[in-house]
Order: sequence, then C-alpha cells, then structure tokens
Amino acid sequence: MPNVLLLGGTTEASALARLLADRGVRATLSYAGRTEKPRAQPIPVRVGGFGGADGLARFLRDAQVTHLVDATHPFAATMSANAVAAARAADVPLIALTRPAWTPVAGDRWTHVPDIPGAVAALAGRPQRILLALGRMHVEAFAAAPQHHYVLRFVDAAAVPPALPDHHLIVERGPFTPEGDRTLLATHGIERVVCKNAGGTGAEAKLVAARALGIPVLMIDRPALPARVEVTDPHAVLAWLDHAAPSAKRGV
Ligand code: 3Y8
Ligand code: NAP
Repeated sequence: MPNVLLLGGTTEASALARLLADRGVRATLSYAGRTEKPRAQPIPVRVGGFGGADGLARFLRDAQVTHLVDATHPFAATMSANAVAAARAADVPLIALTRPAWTPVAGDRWTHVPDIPGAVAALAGRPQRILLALGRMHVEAFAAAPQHHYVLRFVDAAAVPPALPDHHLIVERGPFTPEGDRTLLATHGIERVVCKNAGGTGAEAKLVAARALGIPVLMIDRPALPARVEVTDPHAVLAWLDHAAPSAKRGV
C-alpha cells in the first residue's frame, strides 16, 4: 500500500492532491507554513519544516513513506535539494511535479536576469513605477533601489511595513486573471513588471496583461536544481506511483 508524502504549495500540488484523494491513495500534503491560511486540501496536511535534509530523511523513515513527490515551486530550491538528498538517504523513490518555464511570445518585452540581486542591479537608473510581483520574502533586497514607486502583492498582510520608502501594498492571493492584472497595471501606471519564471497558470496573468499593454518585464530565471525525475502532468505521477517500486527494506 503506497504512503505518499507530497511537498506542496503550488497549483499542481493541489491538483495532484485531488487526484490522490479521488483514488483513495494514502497521502499527506506538506506546507512550509509560509501563509496564514493555506488552501484546504482533500488529503491530510502537515505544516512546518522538517529540519533540513536529515530531518526529512528521518520523517520519511518514521512515517514509513513509500513515495516522495516534490511538487514545490521552481524557486523552492532548498526544499527540492533536501528532497533529493533525503530520498536517497532513506531509499524512497522521488519524483518532481513541476511546470515548464515560461518562454516569451510575440509582443513580450522580456529582459532576463539570473537571480534577485541581478533584478536589483537591473533597476539602477531613473525612477519608475514597478510591479514587484515576487511576494514578501525578497522585498528587502529592493531597498537598494529606493528611487522607484513599487506596487507589491503579498498573500498575507505584512506584520512590519516593507522597507521600501515609496510603495503600495496589495494583499491578495492568486491565482490571478489577465483582466484583473491588466486593471492593476493600468490603474497603477506600471512601467515595468519584475517577476520570477514560476511557470504554470496561477502567476501567468501579469505576463498576459503586460504583453497586451506593451509593458517590459524583468524575468528572473530559475535557480539550478539537482537532477531528479521530473514530470509536468499530475496524471504522470499516478502512473509513476503504479510502477515505482517502493523501498524493499520497507517490506511494503
Ligand atoms: C504557502 C499556499 C494552490 C497554490 C496556489 C502557483 C500559483 C497562486 C501565484 C504574483 C505572484 C509568488 C507567491 C505566488 C503564486 C499560486 C499558488 C502561487 C506568486 C501560496 C501558498 C503558499 C505560498 C507561499 C508564497 C511565497 C511567495 C509565493 C506569493 C496557500 C498561496 C510571489 C511566487 O508571504 C509569504 O511569505 C509568501 C511566500 C513563497 C514568494 C515569496 O518569495 O514571497 N508563494 N503561496 C506554501 C507553504 O507554506 O508551503 O496559502 O494556499 C500558493 C500559491 N501561490 O494550491 O492553489 O502554483 O504558483 N505565490 C511567484 O510565482 O513568484 C504571486 O503576485 O503575481
Ligand atoms: P525553500 O526556500 O526552498 O525552503 C526553505 C525551507 O522551508 C526548507 O528547507 C524547509 O525547511 C521548508 N519548506 C519549504 N517548502 C516546504 C514544504 N512544502 N513542506 C515543509 N517544509 C517546507 O522554500 P520556499 O521558496 O520558502 O517555499 C516555501 C513554500 O512555498 C513551498 O511549499 C513552495 O512550494 C511554496 N511556494 C514558494 C514560492 C516561491 O516563490 N519560492 C512560490 C509559490 C509557492 P526544513 O529545512 O526545516 O525542512
């Protein structure tokens, strides 16, 4: 009998949780606990870190997990690296459920930067009105480019106001719509969008809206991740569960 641990926090993870529940597969979805009220799930949920790769390996053994699915965000690089190391240490099969990176299409005005510091450096120059669609965790880095007016979008209200002298904070969780994001860009007179190459559909709306309005985008490329089996369709994970041999040691 499978006993799946699903590292979640994305649209794809939630879609897979629904499929696992519908098939009656024993599974637990794991959140880091970054948000106050994470989306309810149709399978049991656990919240909080594991204590590094060693902590996750211990969890896999103690909970007798038979399959590990890493469906975290492409920028959750530490979690994904820990998942590879822990799965190997605990001899548990691992698969990653991710989404293809976005690629520019006609009308897109993208500039690629390798990481958050690269995005900050690219914002040197005259003051602009910027949609900083990165969430809350990396906002402080942009205090090094204080000349801009920043429109920020967080999932939860900020306990401490962001350290950006000229900002407007919107508290809203995705997924977002092209119409809603077009209104956001137009209402705030946005001249540039800064975002991560998250891929998927839940964060794509701002790109569709920027394209329609001819607004340039500063696209932060994904961090490198260790090699692992990757799929982009939740149904491919179900097929993998049917064929991936759980650890023989576990006697399952
Ligand atoms: C806690 C779980 C689902 C998953 C929905 C997806 C889509 C909506 C769009 C913008 C971009 C951003 C941010 C974003 C999106 C989905 C997905 C996605 C981007 C929740 C969630 C958790 C988080 C964590 C949060 C981060 C932040 C990033 C906001 C739940 C809602 C910017 C990523 O306040 C904080 O500390 C927030 C931190 C990590 C990035 C950051 O650096 O701030 N996501 N987002 C997960 C956990 O605890 O393990 O609350 O329900 C999930 C979703 N957010 O099931 O429907 O699939 O990506 N999330 C980015 O893409 O750049 C918003 O504003 O345009
Ligand atoms: P991260 O930087 O890669 O991970 C930092 C630490 O957070 C991990 O080492 C782990 O702590 C804990 N952690 C991360 N994801 C976890 C999970 N699903 N379950 C349990 N612990 C987890 O991760 P992050 O970028 O902060 O992402 C945190 C969560 O938000 C993930 O669920 C991710 O899918 C979601 N998310 C992130 C982004 C983003 O832009 N980064 C966007 C959308 C959703 P320990 O070392 O103690 O185990």
